[in-house]
Amino acid sequence: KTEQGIALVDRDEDGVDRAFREDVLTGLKQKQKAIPARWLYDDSGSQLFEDITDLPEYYPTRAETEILNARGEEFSRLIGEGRAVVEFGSGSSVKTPQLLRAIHPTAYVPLDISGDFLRQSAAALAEKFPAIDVYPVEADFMREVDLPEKVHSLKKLGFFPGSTIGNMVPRTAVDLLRSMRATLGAEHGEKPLLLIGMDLVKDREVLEAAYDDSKGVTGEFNLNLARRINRELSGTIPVDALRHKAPWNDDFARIEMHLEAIRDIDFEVAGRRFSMRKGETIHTENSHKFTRRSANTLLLAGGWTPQARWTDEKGLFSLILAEA
Ligand code: AVI
Repeated sequence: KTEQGIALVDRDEDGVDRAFREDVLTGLKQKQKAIPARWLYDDSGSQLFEDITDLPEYYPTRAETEILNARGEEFSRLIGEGRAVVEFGSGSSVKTPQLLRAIHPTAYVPLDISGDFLRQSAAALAEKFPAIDVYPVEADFMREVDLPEKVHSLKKLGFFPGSTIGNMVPRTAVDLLRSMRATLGAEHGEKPLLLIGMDLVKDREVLEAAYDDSKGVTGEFNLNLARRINRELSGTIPVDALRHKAPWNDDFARIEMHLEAIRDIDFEVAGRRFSMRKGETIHTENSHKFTRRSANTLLLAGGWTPQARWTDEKGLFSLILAEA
């Protein structure tokens, strides 16, 4: 069963997402141009990301799926049945079935800012799991989200797979972890749980290949942001003058994605003029990698106490269960 989602994205009279415009204009004015990574995910960006997860170089999805498939019994024992599973940034919900099969929840609440994609995948999931009530909510999960009333009385499990937490700088990650506590009702009644994926630090070569694949799909994913700006914000960015870069930043333990100008360029976005010199970049994403300790420290700073931790056989990726 599905229910109509609640639209929370703020659009102006022309249908422009106000937050997107503000983030892009502010980001392009900075000395180091930078646009928050969440804007990579319009419908085509979400599709390109799905394609990335199938690439031979991109190990995180396979590693996390391996953990989810292998640990069902432990999830069931530690989490229990009858919960409301709230998935933060559900995308196409590809990893959800394994979890739902293991813990038999009463309700599933996928939260995502990409509304059409969200409703499609929620409908597909509802069909697959007729015993579970599915309530998709189109929302920016970085802020506290009002959950549908029907799940208020249920115990909550937050599900945040994929190491999306790694796409935030620690300060933002901590804010999100705290918002999740609020969304899941940590201050009232039963303590919610959180099952969260966190990718691990490993050899630079493995990491850089995962973010600069030989087929160029990750490059297309990155360039799609420039195309999206052109489409949605009346931009004139010459996309052919930009190239994808994905270096490992060892000081901050993260892969960075940049769009680098291969020549001097001038362009407009939403009526404002910008320019880039050859070699200048727009920083479009961070993907932080964790150690066991740095993962635990981040969770604790966000108000969550780690209770259990699993990795895949090769030790590439971790899944952590924490309690509010
Ligand atoms: C969604 N997120 C966890 C991906 C990552 O690995 O940081 C996004 C991504 N960017 C490039 N490739 C994949």
